Amino acid sequence: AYIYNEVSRTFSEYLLIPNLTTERCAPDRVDLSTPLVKYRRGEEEPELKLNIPIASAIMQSVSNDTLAIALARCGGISFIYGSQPVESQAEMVRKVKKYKSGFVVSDSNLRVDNTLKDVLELKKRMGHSTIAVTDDGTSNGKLLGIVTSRDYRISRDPLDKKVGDFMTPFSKLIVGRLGITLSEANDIIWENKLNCLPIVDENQKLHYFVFRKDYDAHKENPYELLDKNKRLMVGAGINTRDYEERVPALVDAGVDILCIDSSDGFSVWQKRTLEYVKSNFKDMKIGGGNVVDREGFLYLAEAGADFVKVGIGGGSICITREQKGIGRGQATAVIEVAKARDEYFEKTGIYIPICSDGGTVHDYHIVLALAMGADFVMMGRYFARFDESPSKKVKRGNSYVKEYWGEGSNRARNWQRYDLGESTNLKFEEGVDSYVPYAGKLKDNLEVTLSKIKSTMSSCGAASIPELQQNARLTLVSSVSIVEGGAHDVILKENEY
Ligand code: MZP
Repeated sequence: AYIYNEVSRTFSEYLLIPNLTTERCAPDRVDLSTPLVKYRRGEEEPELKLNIPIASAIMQSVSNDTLAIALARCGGISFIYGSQPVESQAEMVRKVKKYKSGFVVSDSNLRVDNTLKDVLELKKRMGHSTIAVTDDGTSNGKLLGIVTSRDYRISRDPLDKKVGDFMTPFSKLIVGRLGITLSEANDIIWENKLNCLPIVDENQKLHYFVFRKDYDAHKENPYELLDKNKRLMVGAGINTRDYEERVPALVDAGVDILCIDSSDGFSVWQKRTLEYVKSNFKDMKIGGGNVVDREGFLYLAEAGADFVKVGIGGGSICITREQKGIGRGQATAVIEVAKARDEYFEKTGIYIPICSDGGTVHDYHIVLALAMGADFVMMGRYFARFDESPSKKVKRGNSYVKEYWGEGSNRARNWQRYDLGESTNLKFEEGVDSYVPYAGKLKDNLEVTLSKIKSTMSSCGAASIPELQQNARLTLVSSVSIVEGGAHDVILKENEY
């Protein structure tokens, strides 16, 4: 046997050391966008990317269509669980894809298919209505422009010179800052009492008018600039058994990306599944996993994976390490796989994003994972707590909780996830059935998480995820210094009663 000399470590054993913070990386300037699929050196952008480095887990108790819509609107992605009949999974994908993104509205529930009348109604109610147009319709997308209903005349020709003039005062403020997020834009709008133009079509449907830094109202047709009836992005989990039936149905439903869901992805069945998808659906993106080392990563990279998921046994509901004795501390796994990914990039010119999956307990763990080289993280427990997750909310004692069960539990009966070639049922459990504290709406919680991430990255002197990966400094901590990190040697008031 080969014995690793190094202890395998997990996130809570590390802390970040601050680097110099400047205006350039102030929290409101931190860019959280990240690649979702592989790309070649020299290519400007991967075909799919995320605006926030967060995905929801491929689990019955986490990722259904409702949660997928809520998360995609915030710039992340859900992978709809595959441990259900093909048709119901495809139907969930279809429901997400029906949802147009187009633009995001501040302080209201306007959607892309609202009419001008709706906008005016809202304006009446709110006194002022503004709509920020982002490149993917999510609140963390890059700002493309702002629209409001005030002052706009349908009869006005948007190419009219006057409109160009009208744009000038605010375009300097907003359009010149392409790349700021919706909430930053909203602050500017409110502070400066800005006003912009909506564009409606002949059916009085609200279109959106994209003001870009490089937009020239006299040359370009604004309609050609629109972000193209965009729809929310959604992924789906598949297994290595019924893919010949499941994948065509998901593709037909409009899925953007697939992920093979398995507790151990270093297997010939993953290779076959990847090869099937790549040869039958040339343009379909697909991730593989989970692996915890260099060899596992390289195997899936060579087999054609568009991203690779990392982590065995670290999930909050997971008992794989106890049951089978396999796994690796999540931090060590991410660090080793990220190193293999970087070497692979150096050698082949192909960058394959990696996803740290499972074991994210505190928000700062997300930053640690990114600093260690992950491109995004996948979380189950985190999302199970929200209104949008599929599980039941129940009252226990004086507080509310939500149910959260593992895919390897008897309840989920997802034997395909644990299949090593010969199972047709679950021989032993690798997951538990549990509760997590109920936490309210996804958007509210995610906003807090994202602001913590940005604040930590700012302290680390990083204005983007690649910069964090490049420049972060991490230190191991002793168990004594972990105690020092919490409130200590004081009497907490909440314990008094
Ligand atoms: P967590 O965010 O709850 O810590 O972990 C979620 C991850 O645990 C999932 O994305 C998946 O990889 C893994 N998982 C899901 N079910 C089980 C199980 O029953 C499991 N063992 O380990």
